[in-house]
Amino acid sequence: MQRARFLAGWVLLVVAMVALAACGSTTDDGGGGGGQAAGGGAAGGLPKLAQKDSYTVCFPQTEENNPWRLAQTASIKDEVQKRGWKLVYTNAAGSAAKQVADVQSCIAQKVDVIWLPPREEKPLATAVKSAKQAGIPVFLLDRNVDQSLAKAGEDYVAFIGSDFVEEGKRAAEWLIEETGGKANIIQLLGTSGASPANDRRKGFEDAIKGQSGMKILASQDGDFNRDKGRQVMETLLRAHPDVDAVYAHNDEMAIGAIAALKAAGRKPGQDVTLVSIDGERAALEAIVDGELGASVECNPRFGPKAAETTLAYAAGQTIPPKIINPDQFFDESNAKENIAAAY
Ligand code: GYE
Repeated sequence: MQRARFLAGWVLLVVAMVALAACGSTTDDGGGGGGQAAGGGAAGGLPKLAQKDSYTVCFPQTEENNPWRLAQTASIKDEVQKRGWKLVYTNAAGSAAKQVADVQSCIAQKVDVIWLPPREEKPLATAVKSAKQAGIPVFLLDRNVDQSLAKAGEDYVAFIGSDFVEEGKRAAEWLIEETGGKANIIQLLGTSGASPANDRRKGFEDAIKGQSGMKILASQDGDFNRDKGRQVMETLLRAHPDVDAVYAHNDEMAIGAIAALKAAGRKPGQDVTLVSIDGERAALEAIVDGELGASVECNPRFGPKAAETTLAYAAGQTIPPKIINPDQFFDESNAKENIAAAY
């Protein structure tokens, strides 16, 4: 009898401990990551990702109108194919609204994971939250969302990409050095509302602040696009004939600007110094031709990193909120030898 009561006591104790443990883990899950590192899909209430042999990955691309985007898409497609996973790929053709709808469609298709390059910071933040609510983990590739609207470790797992502020700073430092700290600059901005445009502007403008000889004559949106860059440069050139330097937020716009300068009888590389970002093949060729001064690399090959990080997350490893790609710098000293491997 005593023995039976003793046993019953143990059973009760064990039941109570199990219940307590369950409560504890519920609290952990719902505790809120607060932008901290996410691990195992549990931190911050992020959706978990099961360990499987094959995943269905959603990659809603922003647009496909430049070599950087094409190289990024190719890298994702190659990686997914190499691993025998499935890809749901869409092209938003330059529309943030279409990209939001593309994310919604991936949610409806119940994909396992979303690799999202958010075209603009604000509109895509909402789409990231919808995916979280539907239980689908999101990894942001190459561009970020507005940090006051959605956060790594809470709403999405992590951001994988370059440090855009640093890229702008490196472009500025090169230009200061090259011009001896005296330049009348036209700045060709990337897509309005896109994180690389905001950050590349900030990095550059902060870096030239202390330099009294570095003057920005005008800054205008060229949408990261070659032809828009050319048109904007054409207009700004008429308003500011005293320009002697161009800072373009990507190579495509710099190449557009070179065409506009030539059409106006100017000599890019001689009477106008140009610096840009990306490191695409056409830019390296323009450096070799002496028309573009330098290009800060922004690596578009995300496939391997995105897959590795996804697998690490599924395995319960701690994922840092920001995974920063190491980037090179191209100028006349190394452009030629890098052309063969460029996109
Ligand atoms: O520099 C540009 C592309 O988001 C970092 O987008 C990317 C930028 C890249 O269209 O060429």
